Amino acid sequence: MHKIISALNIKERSSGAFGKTEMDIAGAKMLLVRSPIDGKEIAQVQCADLASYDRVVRDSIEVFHEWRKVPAPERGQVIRRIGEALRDSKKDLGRLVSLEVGKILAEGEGEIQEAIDIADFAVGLSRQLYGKTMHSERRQHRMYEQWHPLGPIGVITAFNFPAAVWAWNAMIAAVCGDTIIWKPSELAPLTALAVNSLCREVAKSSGFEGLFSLVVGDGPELGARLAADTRVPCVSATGSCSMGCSVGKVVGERLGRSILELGGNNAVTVLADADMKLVVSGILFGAVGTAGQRCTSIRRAFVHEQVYDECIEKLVAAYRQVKIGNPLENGVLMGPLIHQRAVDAYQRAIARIPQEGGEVVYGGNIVTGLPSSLYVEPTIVRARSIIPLMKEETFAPILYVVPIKDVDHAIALNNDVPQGLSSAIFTKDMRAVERFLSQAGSDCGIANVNMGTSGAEIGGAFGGEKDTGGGREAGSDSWKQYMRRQTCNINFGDTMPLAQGIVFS
Ligand code: UN1
Repeated sequence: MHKIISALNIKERSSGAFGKTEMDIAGAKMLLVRSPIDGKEIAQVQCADLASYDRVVRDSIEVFHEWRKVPAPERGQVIRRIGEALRDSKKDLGRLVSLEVGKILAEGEGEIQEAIDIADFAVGLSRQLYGKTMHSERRQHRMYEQWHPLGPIGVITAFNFPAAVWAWNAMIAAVCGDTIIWKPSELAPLTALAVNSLCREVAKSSGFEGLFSLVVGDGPELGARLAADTRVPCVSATGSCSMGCSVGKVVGERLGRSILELGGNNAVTVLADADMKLVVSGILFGAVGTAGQRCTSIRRAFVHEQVYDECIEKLVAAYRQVKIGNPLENGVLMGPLIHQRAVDAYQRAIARIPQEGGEVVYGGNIVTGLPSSLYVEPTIVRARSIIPLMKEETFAPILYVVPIKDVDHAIALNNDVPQGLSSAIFTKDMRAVERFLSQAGSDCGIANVNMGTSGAEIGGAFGGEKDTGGGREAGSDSWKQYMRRQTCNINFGDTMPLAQGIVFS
């Protein structure tokens, strides 16, 4: 453990505020970081107070004023070197992710790979921040739009993707000419410290150490301050719907921009002709992977009544093979939940299942005999129809399986929840596929065919509708949110024609 920590430049007692330089916070409250794997303390971090937060923002603005003048392709070269540094440290960083949040190693490394991928994407993007040119209705006039850097971007991240989600925002914002202020989850500050330190090192060698800044807190105060801060034009926040609601409200009240990526309640639809092999492996990764703690995790399965019993049987057989334990060990597929609060939420949901008419057919228990009390069994619930629990997002590996009659029935159930992040259908019937993907189909930000709901690639825009918050991050044209658009009109003639043919003389 100590080897990983020191290899990644993390001290046993680290500062929790980095602006143009690392800050020592006098009399700081200490945040104790424990591994969910065995409950042991990994390191301590000083919590940023409001004074150090304020210095970080001032620094970030100062750096922004210089960074925005660097040509975008040159900014891209800094990000290229960050991608290389991430590649060099992928193994160590992946291990740290596992240690700090309990993901299995393959997923810990996968998360760093996601950060590398978005860095690569951002390098290409640095030469493609295109604006459109329009034909002016006025003679001897030219009209076009251009995209300028926006300012310091606040990035609030959750524990479950302690590196990748920040990278989706930060790599893109940096090539757009913005600076970044990161407020990581109090449950995963060490990955943030390590990733941030690596990025700062690269940025420093180009003269921009404060391009990436960081403030660590132990509760919601810093996030609330960031949301209310008029010096921060855009705040991107990932986490629960209730957190997003308050961030969105506060940013909205000051007419700032927010990018919200909040809870999901993702469903797969399985039609009678589905390839059961794909269904089982897709659901297994989607529902059990990351111990059900992805915003894209599969929580609901709508299975055609003809294959309902068969599907449950096969899922139970697959779940039985899942090795639960220390996520750093080979062969383990499921590690611990992040915190006792998550275990409590799992247990509360399990207790409600029979009361609401569901039946636990697999799992439902805490796993004993492991190094911490945070390990739970992945759980399958048979529900003849929708039960109220299914409308909530319990951030734990619980899967509700409901029989359906046809694709329209499934689409109606898929959409009948407050959240709208990811969805999927398993079938070979192209008519059903097209119905599911049509304007009257799934209402989610992501709709997949013959694959699960999680594990999105960075190339597409990532996010969802309704209570999921409406924001989009990562690929496609998400970059536009981190820039300000300017429409320019140039008169190169010697008369002054007005638009709409108005004569004003
Ligand atoms: C999240 O859980 O907040 O699509 C993000 C996925 C990952 C990202 C999840 N690439 O499952």
